[in-house]
Amino acid sequence: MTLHGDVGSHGLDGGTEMAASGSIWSHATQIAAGRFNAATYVTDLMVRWSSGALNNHVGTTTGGLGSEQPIHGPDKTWTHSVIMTTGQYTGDGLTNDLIIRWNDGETTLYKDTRLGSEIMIAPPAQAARQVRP
Ligand SMILES: [Ca+2]
Repeated sequence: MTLHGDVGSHGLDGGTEMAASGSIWSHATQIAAGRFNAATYVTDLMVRWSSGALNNHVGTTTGGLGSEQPIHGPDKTWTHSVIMTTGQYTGDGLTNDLIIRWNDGETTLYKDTRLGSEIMIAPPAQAARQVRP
């Protein structure tokens, strides 16, 4: 796993290796940056593992992965999450909201995440109707 800093202004830099190939990180199926617990910047790394476990690495920088904060352990339901992204969707000024698109098309917003409040954005049936051939 490689961290490329300052992407866009100068293209990709050489990157900083955050985890070696063949490490446990080959089981990280989704990652997303956010500010779930970090004091000032968007330096948290939310990770969904192949087991469905979810945890946050608080304060991740080019100096290394931040401290691990478990959100929940292995969870069969969470193995069905397909896409994970973050944003400021609730107006609190923090990049601490998590959107999950599930494999059946349901899309869910978890506001101010440590996964406290779940809001369904699109139910599975609605998502299926919007699929175009
Ligand atoms: Ca929020």
